[in-house]
Amino acid sequence: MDSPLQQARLAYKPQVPAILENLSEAILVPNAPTGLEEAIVKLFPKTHSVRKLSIQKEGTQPGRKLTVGVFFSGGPAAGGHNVLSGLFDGIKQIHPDSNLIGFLDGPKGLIENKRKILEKSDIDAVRNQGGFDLIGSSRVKIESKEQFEAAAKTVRENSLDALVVIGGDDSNTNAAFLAEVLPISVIGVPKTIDGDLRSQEIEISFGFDSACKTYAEMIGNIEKDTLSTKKYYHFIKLMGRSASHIALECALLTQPNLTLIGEEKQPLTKIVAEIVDLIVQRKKTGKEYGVILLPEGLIEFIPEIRDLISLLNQLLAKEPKPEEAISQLNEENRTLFFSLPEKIQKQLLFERDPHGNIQVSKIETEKFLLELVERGLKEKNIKINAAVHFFGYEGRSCLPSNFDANYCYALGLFAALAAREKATGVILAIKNLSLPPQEWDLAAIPISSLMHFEMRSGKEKAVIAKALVDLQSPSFLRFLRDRADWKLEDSYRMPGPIQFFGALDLTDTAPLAISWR
Ligand code: FBP
Repeated sequence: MDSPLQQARLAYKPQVPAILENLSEAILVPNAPTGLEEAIVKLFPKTHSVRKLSIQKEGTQPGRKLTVGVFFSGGPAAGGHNVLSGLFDGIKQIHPDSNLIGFLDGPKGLIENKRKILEKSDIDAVRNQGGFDLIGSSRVKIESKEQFEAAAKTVRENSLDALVVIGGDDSNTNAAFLAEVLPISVIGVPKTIDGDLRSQEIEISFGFDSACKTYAEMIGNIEKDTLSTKKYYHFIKLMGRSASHIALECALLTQPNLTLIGEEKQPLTKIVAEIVDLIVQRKKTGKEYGVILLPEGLIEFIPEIRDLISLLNQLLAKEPKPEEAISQLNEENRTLFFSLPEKIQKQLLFERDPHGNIQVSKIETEKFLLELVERGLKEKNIKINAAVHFFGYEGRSCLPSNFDANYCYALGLFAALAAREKATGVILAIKNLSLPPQEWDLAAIPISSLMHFEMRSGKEKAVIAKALVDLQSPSFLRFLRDRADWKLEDSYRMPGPIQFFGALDLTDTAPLAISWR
């Protein structure tokens, strides 16, 4: 039986942008074409000419019965079930006989035609609830000719009009390739707690807000704890595979003593020296405690380790035996590799994910850093009591914040409209998200316009470029302005748990990442 809060959340009515209130009065219109790199055009012979689509009001459009397939891809992010409920309500609004088919356990469900027809009762049970558990998810990549053929077969067997892919950068890259081969509309929805699926048009991916608010609650509690007992240094690693958006957002929400931002690309020696110096300076003022945040992707930004990882990625793609791969490293990299703690050496060799990414959540950077800091402190005859934490999975499937509940429901409704309008090869973008939902602005963006070439599993591949923390962005500049003060002062902030009821400035805040201009 659901908890009282889960039950109360079932009844929450998401707020929607004015233009989506009545889908029969909205249409999508193409904008001027955007130039694409020649190499990208070649990869998308069918869909390269897809244009950005803007939404506008236009008379009353006839409804038609739609059969829409949907799947989640990659890690969970709070709000996913609201994309499903918005999509379900949207297609039913367009035509009451429309059907929503959920493919089970991610892309795998599409390939194997494992599916569930989603009824009203299924959807009503997950409104405003966390997780992806109604239909599940996975990181399977649709890559081979056979897999694309199997996907096309599933589309035919279910007589789909549209397929909605709810995923991050790699899954939406996959959606662009699916749009090339499937004779239906393929629509991407930007999901990932990491917040790195962003562009001029996509302000933030869904799930980021709820995850950051969850981590910030826990960091605030730790800050209060350490302020009370004054005996521990807490090293807290935060999820965010490549970019440091989560670490930056949590830093702004909780004001810890130090936050490392990978995108600053500091060498390892400088990072360790900064932490050692922080501890020495705080000790001088009688403070032998503190809180330090680091992003899980930090290790990939440290210039010397980045080169080593990229070489290992290439070697491991060709040579699955790790010992062989190591023996092929040049001398400089081999020396660096063996200078790392044994545990980290092993973790750097762990299997890459199906998209060729190193699995940084499995690398214990926080412990590694602590070990180096302790070594540095030993030379100064200083000892600390330290505790290490990793906050990741705790924030991916929580009850979505009102922001994510509203945002995701709007994305679902928008996906229904895009399916009726036969849009394909596009990802949905909602702008002005820091304003009330009624004022949000919507567009569908060609996925190919977000792509660039990157080395993956030892080969150059066209993928959506990950959006890293912009060191000129208003939120980073705010952090830059304040961070020196947070080092010695204890300016800790406790944002507390996500609020669902009460004043709007408690319940409906947007992420800080998009709140400053
Ligand atoms: P997505 O990009 O699929 O949303 O996943 C992001 C993430 O939560 C990262 O922050 C983390 O590194 C990774 O997933 C962990 O993946 P897994 O669930 O496979 O352990």
